[in-house]
Amino acid sequence: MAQMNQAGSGGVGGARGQGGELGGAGPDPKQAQMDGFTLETEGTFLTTDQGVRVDDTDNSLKVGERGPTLIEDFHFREKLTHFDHERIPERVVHARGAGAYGFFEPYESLAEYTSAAFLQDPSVRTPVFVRFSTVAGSRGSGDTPRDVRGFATKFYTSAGNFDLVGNNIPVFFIQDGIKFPDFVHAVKPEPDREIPQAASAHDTLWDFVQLQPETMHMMMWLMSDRAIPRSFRTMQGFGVHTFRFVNAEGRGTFVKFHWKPRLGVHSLVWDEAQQIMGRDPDFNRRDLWDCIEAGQYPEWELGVQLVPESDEFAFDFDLLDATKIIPEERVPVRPIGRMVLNRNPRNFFAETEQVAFHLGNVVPGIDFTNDPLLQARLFSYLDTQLIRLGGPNFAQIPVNRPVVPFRTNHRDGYGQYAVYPGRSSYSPNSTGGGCPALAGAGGGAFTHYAEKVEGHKIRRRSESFQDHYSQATLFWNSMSDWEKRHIVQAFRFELGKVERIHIREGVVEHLNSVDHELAVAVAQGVGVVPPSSPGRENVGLSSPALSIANLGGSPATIATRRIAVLAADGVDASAAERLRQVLAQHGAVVELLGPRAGMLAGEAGAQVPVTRALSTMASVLYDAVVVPGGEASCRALAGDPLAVRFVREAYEHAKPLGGLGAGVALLAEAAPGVAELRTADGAPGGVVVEHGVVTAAAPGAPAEDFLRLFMDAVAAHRHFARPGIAA
Ligand code: HDD
Repeated sequence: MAQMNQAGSGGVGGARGQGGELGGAGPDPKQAQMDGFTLETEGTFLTTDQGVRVDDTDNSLKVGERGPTLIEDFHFREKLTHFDHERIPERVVHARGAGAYGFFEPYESLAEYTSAAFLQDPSVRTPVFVRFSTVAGSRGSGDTPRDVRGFATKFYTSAGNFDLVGNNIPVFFIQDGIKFPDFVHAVKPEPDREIPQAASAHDTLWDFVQLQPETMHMMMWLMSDRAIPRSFRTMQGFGVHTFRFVNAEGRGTFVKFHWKPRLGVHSLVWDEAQQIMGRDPDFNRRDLWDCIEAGQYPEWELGVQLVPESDEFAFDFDLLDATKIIPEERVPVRPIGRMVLNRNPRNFFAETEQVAFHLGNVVPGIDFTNDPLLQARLFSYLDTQLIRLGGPNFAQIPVNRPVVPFRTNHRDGYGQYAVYPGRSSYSPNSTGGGCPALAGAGGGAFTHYAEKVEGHKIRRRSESFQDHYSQATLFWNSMSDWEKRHIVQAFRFELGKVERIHIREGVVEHLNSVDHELAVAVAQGVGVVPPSSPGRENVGLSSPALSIANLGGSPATIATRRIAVLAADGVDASAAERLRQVLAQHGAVVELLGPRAGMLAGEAGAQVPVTRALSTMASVLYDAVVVPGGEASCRALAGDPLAVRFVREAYEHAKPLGGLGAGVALLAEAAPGVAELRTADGAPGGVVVEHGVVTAAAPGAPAEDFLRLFMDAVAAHRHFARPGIAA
């Protein structure tokens, strides 16, 4: 039977030396440590918490068959008591999340800029745990609201834990952390009725926005497609603040952190996101889990923007202002390493729920700046864990433990696991031989960057923080046409839900200082008189790196895309099989949807296995749809309202569509735009590709041409220039 080994490798008594090397090709030290805490139940007996074997867990101990129940039934009391106490407070923000383990490895040594141990040697892999999250919704809310996504990474480095607690948007709503409770109260459900859940489209959020113009840059990002990512695997991550690298000589360099997904940045469309909340509220969580289980490991490249301290004032914004980016054209992002997530947690609560991130978890070589948002966070993260995890010993919870030994003079408190022998728990001491001893910088100790600061104690915002519009305009100018269209639609949706007209007017007024055309377009949709002239001049600056249209991923790939093959009895079985084979070979997840689960009878009597019944799925759960030929199959699909809706919605959501033989007519019937496209091309019979609709009317298996063009269309993700669609 499995035994619990509480020490584990690298646990409280771990054998690994401080500063010792991790990973490389060897076993993952975090995994080894977690193994030591893992309790397998296979082949074991049910016991009480005290290890006493239990004979009956279905009937409480009673006086006679009809009771009453006896208080001496210790198993009954233990079972109910534990159950009664199973819940802990959810995170006050970022309550809903999903996590995974993996590793980080640098491309080269960054010793010139930082002494951080995990950024020195490309042969050293550092274990990581990443938790992705939505911000506003509660723990049981859906995965696809319009919201910021959290992207928090714990690096278990050889010099202790480093937490990079970022988001998928590089700026924030407010400049000073003292405003965080106000902002969160405004965006969360309204306090009297607790409505709406996980949604920003309500009066209090937008009231805050119109009264707090520093939110404008962030609101532009929040109304863009960044706020409805297709997958955690297809979103960027950002450290947001300006941090500081410090090298071995003590020289500081400002640094901003960027995660870039290997698969490119891809998003949903809003109608789809709303439907997914009902069809599969676990859409993003499931996607992360399934891809890791399938061995299609999510991967990001870590990049940094480095700014010498001498350039602190070289920008027309303040590096300490978290509502600003450093445009990549001004300071390029230098790729420094990659992160791969390759292991799902074994227990959601133990790992993903109990992981405790803290911005203050830094290691030698990485330090803070005076960004007032960052400074507030340094207080909040530690503080919040005390209530959430019930006391000061949460760092001992397995997922939170460093993989290097820790020795402190902290004692006692709820949930204290460490058994420190001896009489000494203070410093300095002679009773314990002066141990645990203090290390100097030479011994690997963290020494705070000796920044010189002086000033008066005042409550005031710096003049250099006052421009709230320029970068909101920069963002707007950088968008492609379809991104702009989506932003206008998003503002119209959100403000359209706001009941108080003065709030809508207030927001439109601010938008008029971002861009006049934007403000007019929004005003026209929300019953507000459009402004007659611009609130500020838009000088037309743009930054291509901000547009999703330029971040498709390189090389473009169909790997992990979910492709639905629609079929019914009479399907051209060899065409369906060829599609499945080739698309799967290129890494796609191919599912054959039929009118019922089980087998279909193919055209020439072949049996075709159905992956799922069409009635259990919807096109919003797929990235692309393809319909193989077979007269009877396509006729049946054309007569099935679910299949017709499936195709029509995929077309309207700008997804790649493929049709072979009789499948072409089905596509045209379900989505009138398809017929329009094919006529425009005027090449019946051959492979026609227009705006991501790839068709070949000739019956039979897909030709190479068809497959290539269809895969190109899938890799391109969406085709928003398609006629007749709202998206
Ligand atoms: Fe925060 C959680 C990211 C500003 C206070 N935050 C939290 C999480 C992420 C972020 C990803 C979830 C961590 C997890 O998965 O457990 N937060 C950010 C970013 C910010 C930011 C990128 C701006 C740049 N946060 C921010 C401010 C404050 C907080 C200004 C307070 C002054 N954040 C918290 C918190 C949370 C949290 C209340 C809730 C749960 C937790 O910390 O562990 O302390």
